[in-house]
Amino acid sequence: ENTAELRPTHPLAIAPVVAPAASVDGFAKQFLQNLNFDQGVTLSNSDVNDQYLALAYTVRDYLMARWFDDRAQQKAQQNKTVCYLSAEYLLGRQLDNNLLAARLTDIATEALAQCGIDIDDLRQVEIEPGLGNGGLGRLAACFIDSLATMSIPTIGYGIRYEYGIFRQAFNEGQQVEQPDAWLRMGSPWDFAHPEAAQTISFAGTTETYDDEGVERTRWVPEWNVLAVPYNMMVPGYHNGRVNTLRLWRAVATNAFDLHTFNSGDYVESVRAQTFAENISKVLYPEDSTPQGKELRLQQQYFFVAASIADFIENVLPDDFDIEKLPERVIFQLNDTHPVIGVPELMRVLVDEKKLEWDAAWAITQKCFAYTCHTLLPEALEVWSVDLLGHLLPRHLEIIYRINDEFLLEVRERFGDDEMLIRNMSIIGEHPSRSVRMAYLATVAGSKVNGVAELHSQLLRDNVLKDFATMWPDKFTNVTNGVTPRRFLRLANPDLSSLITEALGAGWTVDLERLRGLEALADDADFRERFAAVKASNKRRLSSVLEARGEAPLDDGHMLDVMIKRLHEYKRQTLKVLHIVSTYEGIVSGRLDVDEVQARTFLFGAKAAPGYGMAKRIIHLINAVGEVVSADERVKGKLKVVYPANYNVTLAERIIPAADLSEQISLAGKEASGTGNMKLALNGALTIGTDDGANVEIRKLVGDDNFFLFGMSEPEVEELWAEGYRPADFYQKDERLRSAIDLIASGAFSGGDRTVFEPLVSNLLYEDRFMALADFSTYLDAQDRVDAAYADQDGWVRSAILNVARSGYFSSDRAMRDYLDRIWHATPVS
Ligand code: OX2
Repeated sequence: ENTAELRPTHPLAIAPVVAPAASVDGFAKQFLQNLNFDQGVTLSNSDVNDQYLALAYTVRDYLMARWFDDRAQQKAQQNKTVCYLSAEYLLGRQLDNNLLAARLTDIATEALAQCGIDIDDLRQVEIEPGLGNGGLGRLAACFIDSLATMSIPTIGYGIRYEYGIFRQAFNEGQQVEQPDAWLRMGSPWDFAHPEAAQTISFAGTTETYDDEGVERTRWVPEWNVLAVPYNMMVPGYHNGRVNTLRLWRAVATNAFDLHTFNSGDYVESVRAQTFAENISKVLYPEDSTPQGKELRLQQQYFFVAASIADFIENVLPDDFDIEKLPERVIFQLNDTHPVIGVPELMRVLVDEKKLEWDAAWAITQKCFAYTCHTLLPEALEVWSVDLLGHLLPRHLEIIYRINDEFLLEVRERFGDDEMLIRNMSIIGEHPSRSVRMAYLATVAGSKVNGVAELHSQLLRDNVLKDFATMWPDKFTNVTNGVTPRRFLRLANPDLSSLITEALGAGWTVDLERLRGLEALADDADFRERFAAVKASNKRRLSSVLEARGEAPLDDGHMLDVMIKRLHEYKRQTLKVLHIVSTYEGIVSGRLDVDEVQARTFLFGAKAAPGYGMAKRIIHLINAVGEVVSADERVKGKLKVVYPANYNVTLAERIIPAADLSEQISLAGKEASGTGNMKLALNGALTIGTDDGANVEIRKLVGDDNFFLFGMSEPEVEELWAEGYRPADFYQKDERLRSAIDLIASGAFSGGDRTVFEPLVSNLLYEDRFMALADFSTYLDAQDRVDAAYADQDGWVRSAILNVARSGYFSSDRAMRDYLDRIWHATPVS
């Protein structure tokens, strides 16, 4: 690459770029050089952050030649590229992942040791880029890891938020949010490319003009911002590949008004800058206010428009025939957030490339595919026509035309069924005119997929039923997956060694090989070693918790974990009711203490800042935890731990230590779940409903190794249709009554009955997610858990079988499914 278009004479300039020597000496030399010349400090003057940054630069140096090489090959081969469009990437820490991918972990550890540095100390200072909220963003991160490992040309496109997901703290048990200034100490893993910035326009008007006898439309925008790309390396595991994650940062085109500054109005002089830079300031700002909503639409258009322009201008060759675009790219829409890309590509093709509408539409339909991640109606994004038309007037026109032609097609197929037309229209009329982004994505996409079998089925049967009738072949399923590199190999090194010893190392890229462990489940020696790994992972978690100021874990406790976003549909409340009921049962003497297994209940969850009920539930968990953990009468039996600020880094510690995985959403509400997969893969047994990917986990691991409870999705529907009255369940079940009464009595709020009153009445009189209806079968299932745990040998056997049978949930498999069913891209050779 160094020589392209230049005429260098220096021998070094002609030589290919090579990585530093992959030896302890080579690493140490490069590290010290980076410390001196990039950080500007000597070893003796350096602090731990200097050392961390120099280490990161060193790892980068090793990956650099491969990165150049990959880009050159992709350019030469012109394969189809997967452009993953996602507003979120919940990456987790980079250092260990990149060391592992480049096979540098041992070399780096030794080289640093020889410099007098413990690499563990450096690991601790890395702040994870929390550029996502939860499962959707973490899924994107797993996918780009797998695509790199499978040598698929991929660009992940997204937003480089200056502030990621907020840091959660607790103040008297209540969530407080603090800004996540993840860039504060430097960001060694990304590369700014201001020279490759795109200008992104907003607002204004449209006008028609005469273009050599053809009437065309053009957009006359009112203002614009610069989108500056930051490239991150996405190294494949042990395959020498490095793909790119390109995140956009918003910068003002004209940052500073010198005239205004000189007149003394400093605030006004930077107004434009502040305004522009707000676009990439923070991950998903509050969307309950109109300003918040507008900003979010700005974010979406900002990154998608920049990405499409970047791909066309910088990845495709200059003389590229745009009609061949579908041969070179698939834009995968990660939920509806990037769907504004559909009218944007149409605008580029029709207004800028001057294609006929029909030709442009045919291309666009082939270039996009859409993944839906939800079933909750309130999560299906809609934009008011007023807002969209104001911010993106040309796009609204294009959406209208797409809709007109689509509705003509509907009439042709189904006749003048006005009800059907209204239901299928991309423009909704009630309560006010709005654009239904999921419908737009469905109409435009070559394929539409759900993220687990049940979810895809429910999409076809309910949410997108009419579309599935119209285009049955458009709909498909790809069950989610998780990367075994981060969530088994890195997070659980001891289990990884045990597996490698038993099966060889190939499982890291071929997770189905874990099947080989099935036979070992009956081997007493293997079970003992497996159990020892679990115990040691619990001790490791315990020290992590202690270092965060939490109480240590008790030896011998079952570790029962519920780690996921706080949402009513996920039903953390049901978990709390179980804890309260067990506590009340022991204290009142209703339960035989000897039958109750000693348990630690561990929660990890953030609530959206504007989601009042979720925040009340957090408060309740902490309040119950405080009382239960302090009560001498249940000491050594029950304990509740809720470390603040659950994130990827903490998940990597909790998951390997877990015994029991709580996946207790109301059937039909959790699209898939991915934490459920990570926990099973690390040998936790699931207690769960028949929801999302739980269904597939249960089928694979077997009913004997899974605790199923609760209503099925059709039973849920039926009960709703009958008219659900939660208070009836309260009346019927004494255990439920005692638990709810105890909360209502103020036992967990210092006698104050008002604190949790809204929560209690919500449960008794609304309970949208039917926690009360599933309570009694949940408790029965928990009794089965206790009985199973009492037989340690049997439990460990089940845990091993969970690991052995979870290979299907590798994101490598998910990527193969996307490639076969949707993308049809091939690896770089
Ligand atoms: C989540 C879903 O709630 C979860 O079930 C799924 O596993 C994950 O996406 C990845 O597919 N926002 N986050 C999600 O959906 C939406 C919308």
